[in-house]
Amino acid sequence: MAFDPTFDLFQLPEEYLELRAAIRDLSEQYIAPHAADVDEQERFPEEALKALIDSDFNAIHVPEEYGGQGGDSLAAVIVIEEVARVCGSSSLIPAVNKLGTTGLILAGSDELKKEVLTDIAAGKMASYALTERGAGSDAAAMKTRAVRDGDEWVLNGSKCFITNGGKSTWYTVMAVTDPEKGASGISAFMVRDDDPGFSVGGFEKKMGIKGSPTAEIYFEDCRIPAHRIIGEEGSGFKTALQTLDHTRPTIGAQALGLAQGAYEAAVKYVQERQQFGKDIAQFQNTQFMLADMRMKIDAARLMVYTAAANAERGEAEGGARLGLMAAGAKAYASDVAMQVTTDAVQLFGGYGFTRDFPVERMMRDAKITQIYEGTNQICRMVMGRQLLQEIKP
Ligand code: COS
Repeated sequence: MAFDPTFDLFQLPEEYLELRAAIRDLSEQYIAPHAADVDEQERFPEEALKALIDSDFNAIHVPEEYGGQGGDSLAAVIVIEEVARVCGSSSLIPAVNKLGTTGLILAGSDELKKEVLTDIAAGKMASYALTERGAGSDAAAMKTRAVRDGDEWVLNGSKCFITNGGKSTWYTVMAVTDPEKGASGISAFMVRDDDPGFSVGGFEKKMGIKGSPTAEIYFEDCRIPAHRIIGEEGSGFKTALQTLDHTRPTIGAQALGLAQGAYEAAVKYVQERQQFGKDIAQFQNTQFMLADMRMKIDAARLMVYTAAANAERGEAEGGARLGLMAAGAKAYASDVAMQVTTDAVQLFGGYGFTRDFPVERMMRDAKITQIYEGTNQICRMVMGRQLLQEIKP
């Protein structure tokens, strides 16, 4: 068979290439100049939020009928990757907006979608609240309770490690509605930041992504209208895990962007830095390190894009592969991000350890991608369970 030069299995369609060019341009112009300051001052990247809202990239995934762009999962990962390439903290704006609304999009009523998603499309933000002090990887061990009282649900408890906590208007909150039923006694709700009994506090001091607040949120007899439940009572744990099947590729994309940013900085630097009378780029050791970085990034990109495209096929077609591929893409890309950013610091030598160059920030930012939205150990466990179902003796 003769090779067909128009064969483009691994070439993104034109519309995604245009999207990448647009978000790259925006990121370099409006987000990159503030990335070091955002990290240094540990402040929320307001400039990034404004730039993303102005060009409708803040919540690209929101369906058009609610005022969003209606971007698919592949579009979302490209946006997140490109923002992360210049600023890890800012990339959490589109990523967490997707995380905080995916359960609603998958399982919520039209009424609730309209109420929340139009807000998000207009520039408000959403967060996802699953984790508690005593329920991290073992998410079903949560203690936050929701009790029905007439036309309201009353929530009591607290959630921790809430990304963009305090900045978000809406929170997808998982709470126990029937303690006798374990995971099947958990329901999901949309809580607004001005609901009575809701408060935010306990901001974490972190190693990286310092521009994105990580907060504790509290519910003290927090009353919300009955229609704010997502789907059926008792379906909340499944909705929470389905959400992660859809959003783990976005963390893979954040990791990919951080790796790409560090790799590009390293490739430039080694062609300027002279030692032993020549650019360090001329040493085979340097080229081998760069080649390894590049191979890992290329492989991670294929996994992240494939997992995102697969998420669009939905449960029917994607089936069990949805969770398997999402967990694999997230775990692999985040491991790559840690390796590549660490190697980039190494190539910069002593300078890489200073804040004069962005690679040390990227290395610190990369670490969390191995931890949140399921530690890479949990991701491997999710994969292990599913891959054993695929092949039987
Ligand atoms: N999609 C939909 N439903 C799922 C699912 C998925 N991906 N995975 C499991 N379920 C269902 C199961 O089918 C089961 O329902 P039935 O009892 O009706 O069969 C229910 O959920 C409970 O599943 P399971 O018994 O497997 O739950 P576990 O308590 O063993 O927990 C893990 C499963 C560890 C996978 C889950 O707790 C997890 O993903 N933990 C990590 C949480 C996480 O990522 N936290 C980060 C938060 S974002 S920063």
